[in-house]
Amino acid sequence: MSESLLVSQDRAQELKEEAVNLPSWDLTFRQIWDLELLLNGAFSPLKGFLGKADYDGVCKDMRLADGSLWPMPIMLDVTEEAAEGLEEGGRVALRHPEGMVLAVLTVSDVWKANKKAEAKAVLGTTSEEHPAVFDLMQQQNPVYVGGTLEGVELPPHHTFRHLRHTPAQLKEEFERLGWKKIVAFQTRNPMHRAHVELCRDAARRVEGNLLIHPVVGLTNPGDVDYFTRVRCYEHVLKHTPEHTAMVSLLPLAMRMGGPREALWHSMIRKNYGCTHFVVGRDHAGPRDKSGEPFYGPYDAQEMVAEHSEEVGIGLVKFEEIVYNQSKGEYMARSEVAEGETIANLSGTEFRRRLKEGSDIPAWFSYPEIIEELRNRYPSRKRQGFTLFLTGLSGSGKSTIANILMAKLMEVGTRPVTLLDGDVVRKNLSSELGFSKEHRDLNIRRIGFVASEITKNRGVAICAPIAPYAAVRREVRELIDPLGAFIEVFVSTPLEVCEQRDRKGLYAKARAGIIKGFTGIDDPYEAPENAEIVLDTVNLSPEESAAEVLLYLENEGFIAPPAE
Ligand code: PPS
Repeated sequence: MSESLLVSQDRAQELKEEAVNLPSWDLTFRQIWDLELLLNGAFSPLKGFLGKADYDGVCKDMRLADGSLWPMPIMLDVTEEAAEGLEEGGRVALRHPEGMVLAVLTVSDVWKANKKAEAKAVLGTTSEEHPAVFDLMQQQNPVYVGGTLEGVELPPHHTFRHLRHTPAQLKEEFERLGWKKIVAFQTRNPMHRAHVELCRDAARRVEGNLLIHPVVGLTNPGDVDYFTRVRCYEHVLKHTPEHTAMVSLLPLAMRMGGPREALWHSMIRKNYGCTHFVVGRDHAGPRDKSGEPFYGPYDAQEMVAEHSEEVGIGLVKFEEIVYNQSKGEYMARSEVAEGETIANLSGTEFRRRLKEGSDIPAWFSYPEIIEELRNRYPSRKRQGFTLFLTGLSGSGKSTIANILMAKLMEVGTRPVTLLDGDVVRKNLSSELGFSKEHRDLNIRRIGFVASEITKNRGVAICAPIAPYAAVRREVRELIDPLGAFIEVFVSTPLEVCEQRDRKGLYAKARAGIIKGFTGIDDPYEAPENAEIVLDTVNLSPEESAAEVLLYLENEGFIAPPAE
């Protein structure tokens, strides 16, 4: 039974009044998604954010302290300042960033997270190439607060409201439609023909109806935005027999945790009233930089199979589905006979073709879906992009950035904005200093402005020192889905920067007049996978700018003068 944690209207009113005198916590985006699914019963049997004993049990063997199964730790992470003074029995108002109280938490435990141990136990790795490990280590707050929740209201949604349901509403809908067996299909990607074939087959196997249940909360960095995806799912419905399938959106913050994630997904679907759940190859499995998966291809299926009876949901297994060109149909890879040819279009190749505006074969997808994606991902010539120059003070970033700005204005196909380190610090970040915290905040601000410019198909040229790799990655992940993020490492050795010392700052730093100066007594983490590395010792600023322009031309962002 999924149970809503929302209280009666009278109680909600009382809580709102009480909240005026309670300490408040402004929820992060991920926490809002977690809270919504806690409050609407999708995370049942949880009654709130996990306390310490439940957390330990979940990390260790996927069991709450009372023995019930739960694979994914869901905690409220807060800053040390916010945790100060919080203790058992205390109450905290949890607020939406717009200010409304969404819930009141009665605290059971407050403890300092051991994030490394948690990552290892839950995600099976401590590598920050795993998106959830990165989020845990770099973006989440250091202290966990557990406790029970009284829900005041669900977070508001303004998009695709006709496709949103709480578990109770979805169950009612199934009842109204007379659906008894429902197989849920989880997805974070646009659906193409292979996915549709798989869904049809799944519904046939269980002799039931299909729920396309896409995640519209947090998915893997770089995924197609959900607005575009939802339009694709609506097209897909037209390719399923009428009245046999529906779409409902799931506001889940995924952790990309492979086997544990799959089990978690199956429990959530059970709470939404589904009787069966599809698990294919490498369910919710991210890959590292070199493309290696973090989990075995069928680990997730095994995990769900092992617990499906206890969860009370049937598992519908699928192996990899491929297009058999000889037969002109989709089938499991293992069913392809010897001598028959398989046609394959990887995700990477598909994106490349979209970007270059080249042909996408009809066997791969439906024309309406290809059109949606072409609109969303215009060819590079029409995309916005961010040139993110990073390097030591005095490395030549500003000079190169200024030349680039002039050249791109000459090209004239997009508006160009320069966000130079010094200039940003005079306006956007005028109150910030040079602590790690302030530097990260400075880069996040620059990243935010650049992301808006990129989204609106302009060019943002950023030229801060940006000494920390983690926040550079954060900015990349923010911008990449909106256009392109091109990191340019202005690789000038410290000795050369120090020798130039145009502003006299190195001399001051050596004399101890300026403290925490990058390269002297503060770190600079050189980029490891920048798109462009400029060796400014052997290149003049004009030559460096020319290298960048050449890259832009080769990658199709700017057309050669003749075109
Ligand atoms: S950061 O780390 O990215 O936020 O730095 P940024 O905003 O680019 O600012 C760098 C400019 O500030 C001057 N400056 C310092 N740099 C590094 N460390 C310390 N402690 C410091 N104090 C002042 C310096 O002139 C930098 O400008 P550039 O153009 O890089 O030389």
